[in-house]
Amino acid sequence: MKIQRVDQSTTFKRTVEVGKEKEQKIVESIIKEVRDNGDDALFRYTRELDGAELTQLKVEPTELEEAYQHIEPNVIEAIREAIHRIRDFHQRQVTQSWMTTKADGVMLGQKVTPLDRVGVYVPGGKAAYPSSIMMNIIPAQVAGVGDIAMVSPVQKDGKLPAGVLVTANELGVKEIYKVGGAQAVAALAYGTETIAPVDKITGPGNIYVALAKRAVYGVVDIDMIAGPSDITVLADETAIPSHVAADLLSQAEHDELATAILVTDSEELAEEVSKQVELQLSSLPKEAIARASIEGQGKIYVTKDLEESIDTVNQIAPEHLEIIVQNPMEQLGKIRHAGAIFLGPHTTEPIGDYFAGPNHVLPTEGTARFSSPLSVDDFVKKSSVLSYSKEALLAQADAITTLARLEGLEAHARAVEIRLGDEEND
Ligand code: HSO
Ligand code: ZN
Repeated sequence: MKIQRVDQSTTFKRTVEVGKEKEQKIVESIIKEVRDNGDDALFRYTRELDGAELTQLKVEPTELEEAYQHIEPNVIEAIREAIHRIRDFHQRQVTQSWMTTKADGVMLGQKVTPLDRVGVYVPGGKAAYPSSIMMNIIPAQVAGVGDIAMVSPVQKDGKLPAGVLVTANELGVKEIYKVGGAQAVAALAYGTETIAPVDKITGPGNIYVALAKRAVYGVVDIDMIAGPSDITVLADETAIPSHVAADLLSQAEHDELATAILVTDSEELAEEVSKQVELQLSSLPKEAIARASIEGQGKIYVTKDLEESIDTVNQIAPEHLEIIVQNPMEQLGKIRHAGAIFLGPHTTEPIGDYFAGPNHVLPTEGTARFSSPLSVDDFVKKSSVLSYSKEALLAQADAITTLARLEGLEAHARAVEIRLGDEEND
């Protein structure tokens, strides 16, 4: 791995994915086709792009039953345990509606309402991660979303992967559609004969899915446009090099464009981790991907002390941050920007990907500066609630009408004043 000393002039590149023109055009035409031709367009794109001839988009209960025959009981058990833990964590995120009453008869508050209907995109191929299905569906369910529709590109054999179906079924998802790509996003946003339109679309996908989500934003809400995964390990001389290397590789294997970074004030650790990464790379089944990531974006930053390490981490604003130093808890307060923070030598990142409970859909590419992990909050919206007594209106009428007239809005002022007199004469 490249080792680089940090100094005043070190800059930390943020690469936010931008739409490519060619793909943009394709996505626009797919969206238009789906709006104009509904299900027919979905069947056609599924035939042309996924190579599957379907007669029905919705997954049947018999398909779910069949999927269970391909999944070992210990896998089902692990899925159930993960679901339980993730649900338990997200239940703590629930925010309640509130109302405050003031002495003069003013009541003000905030009403929290779950979204009516949400669509979750599950990518196909190698990225059809059961864990990501849990991470998208569970917060929606905990929020109280009424309808959840899941979409995923079909395999050539006309089926969805057994792991995807079993996970969705374990979560209690009732609507699963065999459609992917920009066409699935368009169907969720605008609706077709089979797929009723949703209010929000979440879940990761390839460039076509990302561009389609961006295109329908405004018609529906979207979660985020996630970039490739990244991890930063903040370590001192107490860290075990082979462990640090293993953690860096755990995210490097996701994607050639994934980023794995070590920030340390120990030159010795830097050298050792670099060696360990090389050693461990050669035995990984996904060596080619992980190597491309390490050689492309991988970096070891050597700092003069812990303080400079923390400053560096805050500039990177990593998606995942591991803190493997003497007293990790003591450093927590100084971390300003990170999607998820893993404290101490035993808290390896994959714990968070699968099992601990917090969401693994996190802000990538430095966006932890201004955004948060996917949560229950993403599946509710809030309404303000206001209630005034006549006394309260009387007391505040002057100020309100003054502000209305300042803006030249006489009808606003009169709507207040018409209520001030004796009601019977109004
Ligand atoms: N680390 C990925 C999520 C994931 N890992 C899914 C394994 N499966 C982004 O946070
Ligand atoms: Zn991962």
